[in-house]
Amino acid sequence: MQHRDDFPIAIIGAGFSGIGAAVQLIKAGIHSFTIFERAGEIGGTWRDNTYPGCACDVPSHVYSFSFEQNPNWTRRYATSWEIQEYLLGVVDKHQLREHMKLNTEIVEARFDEASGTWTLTTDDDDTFTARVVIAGVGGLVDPSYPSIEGLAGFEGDMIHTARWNHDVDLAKKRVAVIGTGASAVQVVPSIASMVSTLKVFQRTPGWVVPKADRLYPKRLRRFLARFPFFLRISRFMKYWLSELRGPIVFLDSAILSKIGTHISMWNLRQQVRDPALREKLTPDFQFGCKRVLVSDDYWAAFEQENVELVSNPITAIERQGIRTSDGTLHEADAIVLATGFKLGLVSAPFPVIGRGGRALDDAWKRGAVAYKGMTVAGFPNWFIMMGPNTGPGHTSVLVYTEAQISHALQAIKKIMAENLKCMDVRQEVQDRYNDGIQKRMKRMVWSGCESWYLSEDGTNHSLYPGFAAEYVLRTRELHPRDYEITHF
Ligand code: N01
Repeated sequence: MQHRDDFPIAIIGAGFSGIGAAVQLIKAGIHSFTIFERAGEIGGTWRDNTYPGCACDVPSHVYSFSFEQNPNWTRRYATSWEIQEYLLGVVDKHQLREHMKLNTEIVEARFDEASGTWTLTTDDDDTFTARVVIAGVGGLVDPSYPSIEGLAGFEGDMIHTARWNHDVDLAKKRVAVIGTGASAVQVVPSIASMVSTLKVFQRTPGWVVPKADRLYPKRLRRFLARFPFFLRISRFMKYWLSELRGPIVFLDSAILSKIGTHISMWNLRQQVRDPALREKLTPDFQFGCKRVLVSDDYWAAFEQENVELVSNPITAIERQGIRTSDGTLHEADAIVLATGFKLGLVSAPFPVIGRGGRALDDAWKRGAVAYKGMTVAGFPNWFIMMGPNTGPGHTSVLVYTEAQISHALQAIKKIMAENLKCMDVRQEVQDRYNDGIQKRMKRMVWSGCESWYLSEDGTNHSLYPGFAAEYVLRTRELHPRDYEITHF
């Protein structure tokens, strides 16, 4: 395809989605795109999450692009900095920096029906006109701060895992960690032996399965670099293993959940000797209902003498520490908030105004929905990455992201080749798709407990109810009949 300066494409966000989309555009011979990134560097979640122990809980051979496989991962589950290095390498290899506007936040997007273009406004009040927008703004980006009375009055250091403050030295300090989710299970064992005391405040215990992390020796890495076929085999096997195990994590099945519970309870017995402590750490909800946690050393950390599990509810944070419902004041020099993220899909990332002046927030007032998680009726030529109901609970999110990139690319090629003004998904097609998704949700495990997966009304607009392979198949082909197509 020819270089077309008259076909500007905007990519919003330079995380995995935006970078992957940019690489695939270049591979398709399309260079007329600009990547807007509000931060000063690329990387999204892997740039921002730098807390001690931060790593991916999906094996790196699968948690990397299929079109940029990496034989050099130093361990089975790469650390956040290694993933960030990988992304920086992909950016350099494809010379994406020349397409990038860093420190540029998009604050509004508005569609113009007459010209079939989107006008993006930046925080500097600049505007940029695009024929197509790929929105890769991420789903779990901004930290969620708990609403606990007195939080702002704490006199020690307070750090959120998603925005770690490396200037604070926790060595020999009395540290309190609030939260026991995926971030906490990584940070707790990483800081346990350096602090003087560590109190972990648990509201809900989670199911933890073994990680079996290991280093990849140099010899193996050299072998994989020399024979990439074996790297592809490793990826293939890890992917299909996660798919095979998937139903244990996502189906509402007593028998399958029992398998998950059994593995997790075995893990607990291996790591914790004290039956009373085990009891406190044992969840009372169905396996898979909240995100399953992956760790070899989180539970074992509570065996250390300086580590204590506090399961009495927090009533307030005071100047000196954390007060719990039994009246105890747990004094602390520093509090680590491992309390997660604001779910991006609750609303549009910024005002997005589509056809007829309708805001995306209005279209999503009863929850975020999109056709195949990517296109929303009334918002033509707008492709969402990691959109509604495209998150996995059991495998690499990048499998879904790559499917979305390839789908958007097909649409872009069609728009360019046929010089279309716009492609807008038909409302009835979108509705039918989402009715199907919500019907299938009834057979999934996620409605039985509280988690970030669910909206306030209990509906799941986050996860895909099924196998990744099925999502890939469903999105593989663009069906023009699903779209209302307008010509110039
Ligand atoms: O956040 P979370 P996270 N008082 O929301 C507790 C991804 N991720 O950052 O369970 C007391 O899971 C809250 O308690 P409860 C992954 O998708 C991926 O750990 O609500 N406690 C919970 O224990 C993951 O699912 C990796 O009762 C309070 C914790 O804080 C997502 O990010 C690594 C509280 C929050 O857990 C979020 O994980 C890390 C309060 N007021 C994260 N408010 C990978 O490896 C909240 N909590 C890929």
